[in-house]
Amino acid sequence: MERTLVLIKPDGVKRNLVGQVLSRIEAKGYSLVAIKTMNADRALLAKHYAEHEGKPFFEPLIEFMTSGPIVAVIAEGNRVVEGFRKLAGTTDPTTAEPGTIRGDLAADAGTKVVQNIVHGSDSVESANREIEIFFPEFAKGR
Ligand code: DAT
Ligand code: MG
Repeated sequence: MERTLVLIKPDGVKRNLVGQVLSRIEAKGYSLVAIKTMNADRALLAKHYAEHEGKPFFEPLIEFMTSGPIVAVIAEGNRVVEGFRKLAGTTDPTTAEPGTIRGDLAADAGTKVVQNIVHGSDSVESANREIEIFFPEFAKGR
């Protein structure tokens, strides 16, 4: 069964949206394999967001992600990687479709694209890599 890494970002935690995000995942039929609240440090996030190193939003993104606790989740289900990306909506909350997490809950973020409530792995390979970073005890082959 496929797994994905979901992060509820500091804006989602601060705004008490953890329950809403988790219930949308469950309502879609996915199961919650692991959940933890944590303060991710810079080194962990730099590894997680390695593909974005050097981009103009990299520093603001890392700064935002270290600004408060996050909730890391492993969700499982049929085609959950693609399915959760659909539930999350497009990266920019302003244009994310109503009905999506970002479209419904992050619509007031305006210019702050980094504050888009959730992260979801973009492929099965990314999911495996990211799960190993946040949940080494759940890494494949252990
Ligand atoms: P996603 O989170 O939808 O996979 P991404 O991997 O391209 O998007 O970028 C990672 C995060 O970086 C994203 O959730 C928010 C931030 N970000 C992306 N593009 C941005 C931009 N053009 N301006 C500001 N922040 C951006
Ligand atoms: Mg991404």
